[in-house]
Parts: sequence; structure tokens; C-alpha cells
Amino acid sequence: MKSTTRLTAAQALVRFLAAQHVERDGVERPFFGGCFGIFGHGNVAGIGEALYESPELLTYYQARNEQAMVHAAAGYARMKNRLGALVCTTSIGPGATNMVTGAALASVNRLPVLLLPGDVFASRRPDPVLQQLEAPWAGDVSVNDSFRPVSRYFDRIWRPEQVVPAAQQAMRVLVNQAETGAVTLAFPQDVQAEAFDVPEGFLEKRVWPIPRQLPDEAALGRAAELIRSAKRPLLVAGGGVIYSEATEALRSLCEQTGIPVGETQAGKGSLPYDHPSSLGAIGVTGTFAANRIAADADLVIGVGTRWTDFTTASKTAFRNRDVRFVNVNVADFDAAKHVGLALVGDAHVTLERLAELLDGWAVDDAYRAEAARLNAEWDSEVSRLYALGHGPLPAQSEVLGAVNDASAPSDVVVCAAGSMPGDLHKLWRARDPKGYHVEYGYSCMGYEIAGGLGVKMAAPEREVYVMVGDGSYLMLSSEIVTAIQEGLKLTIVLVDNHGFNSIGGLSRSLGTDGFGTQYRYRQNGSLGLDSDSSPAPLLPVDLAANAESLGARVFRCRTIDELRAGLETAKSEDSTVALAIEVDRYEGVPSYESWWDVPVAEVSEVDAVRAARKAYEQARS
Ligand SMILES: Cc1ncc(C[n+]2csc(CCOP(=O)(O)OP(=O)(O)O)c2C)c(N)n1
Ligand SMILES: [Mg+2]
Repeated sequence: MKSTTRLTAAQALVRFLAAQHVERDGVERPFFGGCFGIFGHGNVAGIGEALYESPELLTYYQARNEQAMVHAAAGYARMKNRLGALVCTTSIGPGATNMVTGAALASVNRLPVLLLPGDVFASRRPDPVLQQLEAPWAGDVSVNDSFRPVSRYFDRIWRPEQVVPAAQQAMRVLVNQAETGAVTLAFPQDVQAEAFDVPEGFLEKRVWPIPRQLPDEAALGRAAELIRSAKRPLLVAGGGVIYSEATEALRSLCEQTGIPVGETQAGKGSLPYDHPSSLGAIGVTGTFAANRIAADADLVIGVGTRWTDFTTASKTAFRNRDVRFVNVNVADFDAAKHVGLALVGDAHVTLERLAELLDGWAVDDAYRAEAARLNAEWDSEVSRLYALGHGPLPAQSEVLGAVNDASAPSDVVVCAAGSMPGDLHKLWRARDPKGYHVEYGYSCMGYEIAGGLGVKMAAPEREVYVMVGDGSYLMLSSEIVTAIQEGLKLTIVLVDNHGFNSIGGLSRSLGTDGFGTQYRYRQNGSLGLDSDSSPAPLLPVDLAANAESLGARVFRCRTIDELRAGLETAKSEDSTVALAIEVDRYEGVPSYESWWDVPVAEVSEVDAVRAARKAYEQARS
């Protein structure tokens, strides 16, 4: 008979987590790289004690903000191609619910994170405990129920023995490439500290194989037939290409068949920017190269994409009346979209199998040459925007150019919200499959620095360039402190345009004059509009001083030349650096032959809104 060990529920869980491994393509590795946490009465005596007692099991990382630590965990998991993850432990109440946004981000982006929010007493002895929300209509809910819709798996451990099945289900979901996302095990604070006889088997090393599943052979055959009969096929590479490490298989399929490739935000870097089959970004934030080819494509092969509105330009990108879709995806949910022929499987092996089935077939030489020509034309547009020489303040595109030029191919650029993700999607010259990290599933302001920290934890050998707008910086920049604490270097580029360039531009296009998007003093009852002839002064925010006060070495750059020089100097720093630069709010990168569906007010007193509505109705029809 197998023996048991007497442990608290928290000790058992920590030991279990440290024993979990994954294996893909013959390479085995521990799944969890550590545990982020912020302690309070809801976890200090349970999980906190378990981590304290056995520090060799999981390295403890101290965060400043619970939302940020989940972002860091998401960045880590993405950088590890979902073959690694971090645990996040919090107290009850506000510490717990601070993680909800991070959980949603992880689930939207299909990135594994394990969340262990503390929860109210299972025994209900001190009912209500400090920070408990009492629901007059139900005795068995807590604030942690708000994790249910944003988690791919949720459980609450009411009794210590329940750790055993709960932890195994958590792992099943975390390592499942189709199911993965935030997994939440709400952990009542009394149960964490209660002991039980833990079966040895639960604590033994376990290796979870990450399979490379091939789609049904008949479906593959039909897909090959569809591709062979297409004249203008287009492949859309999503994040799945990168997670599956399918970029070499993709390149070889493209070279064999001449099928050109457009990339989603998560899929950018699937091909190097200068590959002749690379059309770059597709959709709302796409290049003219990808969007022109998309408009006439008769067959679209989506690989590892969930087809968001940014990728499909709100379902206007593919305008050929007879266009058909083939969707390669580990998740049948995504593979079924757009009435597509579903190839449910792993991108790497599926692309290899398709290459075999397409042996001897290729697109017309003229079509192949058209893609190569568009690739070159697009790259001249990038060169133009990198070197605009705009003044007196530089354009944001010049900042991106300076950072791209300064970065080595394997360095990583990180961004998430504002106007930079779209500009980066179009303009960043990606040279490495892991060199481009823009979180655009949830596009969450505040992800940038925290996510960048996670990226650096996962790949300390790479330089990490965090591109962050002033709005995002003000929302969540506190993990600079964690980066300093851990000796993890981030190169943070603070792009200041005194408010929301992105939403300001959107607002102007909808007829509302940048309302609520500038950082100015209130003047005559107004916070400022873009058409103001004598605007109020800007708010006296000094982001560089702020970053400096958190421990970063700071460079204040007034020109692109100063930025370029600062970036060079920053390379030899070994701790976190912030380079602050002001850019022209009105000098944006245009959109290239695409449309995004944002509804305009149907009735309004404002002429500009009525005009925008008219244009919107035309566009929609
Ligand atoms: C948490 C969160 N709140 C609101 C938004 C909506 N939003 C998208 S971009 C943006 C402004 C971002 O400002 P900044 O970081 O300065 O970038 P900029 O637009 O100026 O480039 C806002 C409010 C968001 N994406 N995330
Ligand atoms: Mg801004």
C-alpha cells in the first residue's frame, strides 16, 4: 500500500506544482517557473507558509500589484510558447479581484496562468471576515466568483482533500493547447492551513506530454484539393504558428508553393519581414501588401488564428465573393469559424503534412512575383515612415524606427495598448519568431511593463524593449520596482503625447473632436478638444522623473538623434532603463486599405457626428 504524508493543503499544492513537467518534441522541462505573490491575511499563513518552508520548490517573486503580476505571468507563458507558466497567489478580497483583469487577458490570449486567490473561511467561523463581501441572496458566493467567466477552469477548495482532484484538473487545462488560459483555484484561507494525509502519488513527478495532433486525413485531403484549385490563396499566420514552433514549416511550405503570408498581431514574426512571401500585418492595422492580396484572395488558410475583427477588418478584408476558408487550429472552436474547412490539429505537423499533399503544386509565377513586389514596396513605405524627419516634435513612427534599428534580431519588443500596437504591427521589422510581443487580444493598458518583466524572466538572455504610452504608463508602471529588485533589465521607451493619441484619433474620426483624450487642465469647464484655438496648459506630468524615482536609469530625449544615442548607451546598462520622448499627437501612421467597425451615434446635434454617421453607413453597406 502506498504511504501518505501529512501536509497542509497549501503545502501539498506547492509540492504538487513543483513536480509538474511538460514534454514536447522529446524535450522535458518543469512547467512552473515560480510563484508571484502579494501576501495578506488570506494567504500569508497558508500558501505563504508553504513557500517559506520550502523555498527550493517554487521561487517566490514579490509583485507591486496583483493585476500586474498576472500580466507578468502571461508575458512569461507567451514567451515560453505556453510550455511554462507562473503561479500567482493573493490574499482575499481586493488582492484577489485585482487579478480579474489579468485573468481575462490570459484567457483571451489563451495563455496559461495559475491563479490562487485566497478566499473567505470555508468554516464560516469568523463570518464575515475582513474584506468579505456578503451577498444577502446567497451564502456560498464570494468576490472570487467573478473569476468564473474569465477563467478556463475554476474551482474552490472547500476541504483540504479537494486539492488532489482540483490540482490535477488545473494542470489538465493549463497544458492543453486548445483549452488553456487562466485557471483559478480559489483557496479559502482556513483550508490552506488545514492538514490532511496526502497520497504520495499526488506528490510524485509528473510529465504531461504536449501532443502534436494531426487533423483528420480526409479533411487534410479536402484542404489540399481546395488549395490546388485556388488561383490566389493567402495564408494568415496567427499566434498558433509561433506557439507550435511552426515557423520553419511555414517558411518551407511558402517557398514550395509560393502562397503569400499575412500576419496577425500574435502571429507577427512567423516569417522574417524581408521574406519575399511576407506581406506583413493584415487587417485593420495591416499593410497595403497584405490587405490588397486579401481583398482578392479566393482561398484563405488561417493557421492558429481566432479571426478577431482586427484581423478580418471587421469582416471586410476578404472581398472575393467566392472566398473559402481553411482553418488550421488546435481548438475546434476556432477551426470552425467563417464556415471554414476545419483542420483541427497542431500547426507544425499540419503544415508539414499539407506540404506533402501539395507536392508538385505551386501558385502561378506571376502571383508569387506580385507578393515579392508588394513586400518590397511595403518595406520602402516603412523606410519612409522611419525617417520622416517630422518637427518640431518627432513622429511616433520615427521612434519605432530608432528602436528597431537599435535592437538586435533576437531582442523582444513589447507593447499592448494605444496607438503603438497598430504602428508596430505595420512597421516593426520582425526578424525572429519571438522578437515581437504585442498583447492585442485584450489590448490592456498597463500590460506593457509588467508583461515585459514576464518576457525578461522567461528569456533573460534577450534585451527587452518595452514601448509604453503615457496613458498606459500612468495606469500601471509599478513593476519597474520588481524589475529592479530582481536585477532584470528592461529598456522602457516612454512615448509621451499628453494623453490618448489612439482614442483621440478615433474620436476625431467619429466627430467628437478628441473629447476626453488630452491631459490638460480644466479650463472654462472643459478638459480640452482638438479644435481648441487656445488650449489650456498641459498637465505637468514628468514621466521620466517618475521612472527615475522607482529606480530606473533615465534618459530624457528631445530628438530622434538623442533617442538613438540613448538607446546605444542603454545597451551597456545592466539594470532597467527608461528613455522618455515626446511625440507629435497629430502625426500618425495612416491606415492602409482597411476598415474597422466602430458604430457612430445614429442621431446627434453635432454636424461632425452626423457626417461621420453618414460615412459609417456607407462603409458598412
Ligand atoms: C485598461 C484599458 N482601459 C482603456 C482602454 C481603451 N484605450 C485604448 S488605447 C487608450 C489610450 C492609451 O493611451 P497611451 O498609452 O498614452 O497611448 P496613445 O494612445 O497615446 O498612443 C485607451 C484609453 C484600454 N485599452 N485598456
Ligand atoms: Mg499617449
